[in-house]
Amino acid sequence: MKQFTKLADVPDREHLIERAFECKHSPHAWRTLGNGRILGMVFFNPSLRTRVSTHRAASLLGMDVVAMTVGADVWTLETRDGTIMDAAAAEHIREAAAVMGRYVDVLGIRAFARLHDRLEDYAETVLERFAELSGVPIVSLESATRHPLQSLADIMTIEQFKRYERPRVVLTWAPHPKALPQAVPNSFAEWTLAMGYDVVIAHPPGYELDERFTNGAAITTDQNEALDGADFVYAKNWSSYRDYGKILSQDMRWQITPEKMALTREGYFMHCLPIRRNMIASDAVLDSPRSIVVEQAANRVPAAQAVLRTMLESL
Ligand code: AN0
Ligand code: CP
Repeated sequence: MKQFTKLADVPDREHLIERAFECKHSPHAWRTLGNGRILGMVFFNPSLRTRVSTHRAASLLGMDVVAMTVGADVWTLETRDGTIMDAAAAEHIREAAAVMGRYVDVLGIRAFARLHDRLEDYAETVLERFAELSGVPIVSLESATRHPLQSLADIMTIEQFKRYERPRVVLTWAPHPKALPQAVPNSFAEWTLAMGYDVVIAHPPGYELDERFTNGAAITTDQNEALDGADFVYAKNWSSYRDYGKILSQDMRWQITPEKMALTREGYFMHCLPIRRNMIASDAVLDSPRSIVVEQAANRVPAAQAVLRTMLESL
């Protein structure tokens, strides 16, 4: 596997999931595979889970890791060509990415959607530039349009907890005070549909996701209807794709509460985290045994380990 930025980069999805469970059950079985190799991780945005779980995954494989926070412990980067660099950015992505490519063997990049220009975000300019300029394999740590390490961990979690062969998986929009990217719901739709699950997406009018990700899902603006018989409730806020980056609703009736969970088929509650309590979901949901968010976050380690393991083998 030469890069891991989207599902289409994965030559064999089933095999990768199988490997992720192998890593979950035998985390120490590949201790020397990455000896002498360095993983670089570049963060344009904050992170708890991705930063630490990917570091742990690399360490378990014997790799060394260097994490860089843009604008904090490495220079602020200019990503546009042809600009006169008289503002905040001290370094251009052209030099920075090329230099990183000489220091590390695999490069992880977190660069969220900026939510100003849909075409620019959906062209994945920052990720593409790093891939092209660094010359080393790229792992997405959440890009403008996708979060594949999250999705792989989400699939592991569903496979681990499912009671039916083809579970009903409901991705529901929920309220949040800030405009958030579509990356997590896009990826979640991409991976769950590929798995053949019964995927239902619920959101208020105007929150339709890019159809390239949601083709094949049942889409509704009636959350209660969607939750009826759900095995997994995956809550997430996102900003509008159509009216790009805008908050169109903060309707608290979309919050996941015990009453909403009661509509499900004893469904489990999932969220990628970080979650704002009593916005996306109430305390009672997050503190109930139906919530599997911590188990879901724990699966980020074997998910990242399986991806790095597969990449190390093709270095
Ligand atoms: C980010 C998002 O919605 O994409 C990261 C989620 C993993 N969330 C926030 O910025 C709160
Ligand atoms: N779920 C997730 O990616 O969390 P972080 O933003 O903390 O990495």
